[in-house]
Amino acid sequence: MTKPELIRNLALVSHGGAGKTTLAEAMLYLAGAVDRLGRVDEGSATMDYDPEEVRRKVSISTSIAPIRWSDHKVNLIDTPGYFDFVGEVKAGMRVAEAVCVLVDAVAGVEVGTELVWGYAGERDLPCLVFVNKMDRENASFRRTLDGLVQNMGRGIVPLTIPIGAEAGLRGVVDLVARRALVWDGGAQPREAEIPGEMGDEVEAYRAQLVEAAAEGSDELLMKYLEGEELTPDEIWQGLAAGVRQRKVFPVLAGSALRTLGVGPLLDAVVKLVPSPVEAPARAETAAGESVECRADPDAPFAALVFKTTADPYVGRMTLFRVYSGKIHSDSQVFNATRARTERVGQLFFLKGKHQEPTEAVGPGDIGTVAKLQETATGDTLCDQAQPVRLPGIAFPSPVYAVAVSPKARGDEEKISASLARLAEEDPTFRVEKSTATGQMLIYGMGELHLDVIVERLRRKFGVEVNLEPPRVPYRETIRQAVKSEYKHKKQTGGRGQYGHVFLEIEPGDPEKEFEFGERIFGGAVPKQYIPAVEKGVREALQEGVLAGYPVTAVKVTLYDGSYHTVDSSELAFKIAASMAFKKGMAEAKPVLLEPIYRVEVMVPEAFMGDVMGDLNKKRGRILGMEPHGSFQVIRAMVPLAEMFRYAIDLRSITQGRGTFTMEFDHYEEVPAHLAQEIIAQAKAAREAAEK
Ligand SMILES: Nc1nc2c(ncn2[C@@H]2O[C@H](COP(=O)(O)OP(=O)(O)O)[C@@H](O)[C@H]2O)c(=O)[nH]1
Ligand SMILES: [Mg+2]
Repeated sequence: MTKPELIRNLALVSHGGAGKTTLAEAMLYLAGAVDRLGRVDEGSATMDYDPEEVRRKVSISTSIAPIRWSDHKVNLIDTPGYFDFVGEVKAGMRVAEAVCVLVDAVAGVEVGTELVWGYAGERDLPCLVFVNKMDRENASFRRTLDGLVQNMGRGIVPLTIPIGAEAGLRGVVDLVARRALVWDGGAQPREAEIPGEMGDEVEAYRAQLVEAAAEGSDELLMKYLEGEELTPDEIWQGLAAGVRQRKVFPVLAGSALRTLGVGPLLDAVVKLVPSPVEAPARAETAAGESVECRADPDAPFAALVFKTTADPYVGRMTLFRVYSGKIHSDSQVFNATRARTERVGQLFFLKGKHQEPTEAVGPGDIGTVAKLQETATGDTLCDQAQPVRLPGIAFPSPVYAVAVSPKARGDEEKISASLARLAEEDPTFRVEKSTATGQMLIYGMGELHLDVIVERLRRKFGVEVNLEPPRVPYRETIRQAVKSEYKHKKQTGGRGQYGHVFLEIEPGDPEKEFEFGERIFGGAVPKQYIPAVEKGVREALQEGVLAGYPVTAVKVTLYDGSYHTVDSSELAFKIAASMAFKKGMAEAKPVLLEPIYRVEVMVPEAFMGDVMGDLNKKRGRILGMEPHGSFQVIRAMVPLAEMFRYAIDLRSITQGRGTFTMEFDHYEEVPAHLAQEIIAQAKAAREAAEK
């Protein structure tokens, strides 16, 4: 077990493609954790091991790997950059004490950079910044730094600056030690003289850095203000304090692809990122009391499950972060979230996909266990004698849906079982069988996300599906009261059929699907047949006369009829009632209804006009708006029919900065011109099916 003081849990975050996985590979190689430098582009990365990641050359899920660096254990948490996998980013950040934000030195600050910066702010996490790809054409440290200062504000200070750039990138200057490090091709640098022409620049940046460090503590500030020189140790100490308070965000430069500048970054991680001991978690006891979970091996065990993977061959893998106490292989643990005891088999440390067995996982560390029965992502595992619950992970809810149908007949059950398994490992993915349309719907964060899910379904579970747009669960109702009569009479060889009803059909309570009543005098319809009449109407309600959608909000009263002593039967009355309803509904001004959703959109002020314009185009009714920090929240009622692709539309309007939620509110009449189209389509579909 590693002493918790010596552990650093660092999440690598950025806009997609800034080089997180490449940086993780460089760190693994440099620390001697792998013999060969893994490459994303060659599909040989330790951290991008999932077949989908290898094929697409982007990270889809969060990977973990520990490295040893100057007697410390650094758990690298490599997260995906694409918005579709934001759930993985949130999970990775939930268990880290700090993040390293990568910025592409060519592209500068991007939308994704701002998003992850915001998430780090929400969680109050210290941040280091790595300006990556300094070797690329058009890379500029200066420009990128200016962009960072402009967007992230105060506290952005360089800790290393590059020597040269683009093809001429040679190394970095370590501003604290005032030394140059030059890479001549290998992973290890050699120390060199600071190039003469960089002297002024180095002193200017160093002065800024020392000032930031001095602000870390009163003692240092005094010394600094009195004009005394701070020692390198004091500078680190001051910076560490500033980083923890999120007053200082040190910036380092380099090229992950060339392992250039990566060693100084790891040195900074070890020196500046708080250890689990310094960042104790809070948990809640069964009695609702808040307690501190100290990273102490002798404290009661408490760990958070932050990721679960499902695989039909390997089974379920549970990744957890220990906050206090320790856990041993071949033991038992209590899941406080589910109030269940779980048997724990062999414990592992993960390095990408490789599992390294361990006897125990101690406080502050990240471990894995296979085949837990009931434990899911977000659960707390703990000591049964002292159960506590750690705060879960705030996953965004899935907002984009498509319908799936089996490619091969008879695969339905396997598909729904496999999708349920996939939903277990991904809290931002949901499956639902729509009772209204009968479709199997899958919900995710975007097209890429669902694409990956469908691919996993094929590869892991061997089933293939077709994707279709979700159908809108339209309904039908009537606007006018009518009376309708129907006599069902059949005289065949033996016993005939006879049922005869008069129905009053009228618009009913909009909140209720159906109300049934009767006003029969003198036994015109005998009592025993009345339930059959109600049943007949109910059956007719399932398929309205307009387009075959369920009928809602109608009231039907049976007020007269006749019967035949021999030929009448329940069946005959059921048929008569059903026919009477259909006939009557056609004359009662039937209309089509559509579901209207209450939608809340949160966007930066600047996009408000565009978002409202788009909602108007989607037949939305704006209810109001209010400020929420630097964002605006727009509330609107929008027909579901217009909302299926909203996740994608909103992302493109706001460049990924907008988010939204929606929930069903009520049904409303479909505007006439659209209703005609829907009715015509339904008719065409019916005719096609009959052929
Ligand atoms: N030239 C150059 N390319 C890099 C560097 N770091 C990463 N890349 C490339 O950028 C692309 C995206 O890198 P990757 O590590 O997958 O980014 P991630 O999405 O942040 O994990 C890949 O083609 C990498 O080879 C770098 O320092 N220099
Ligand atoms: Mg990656």
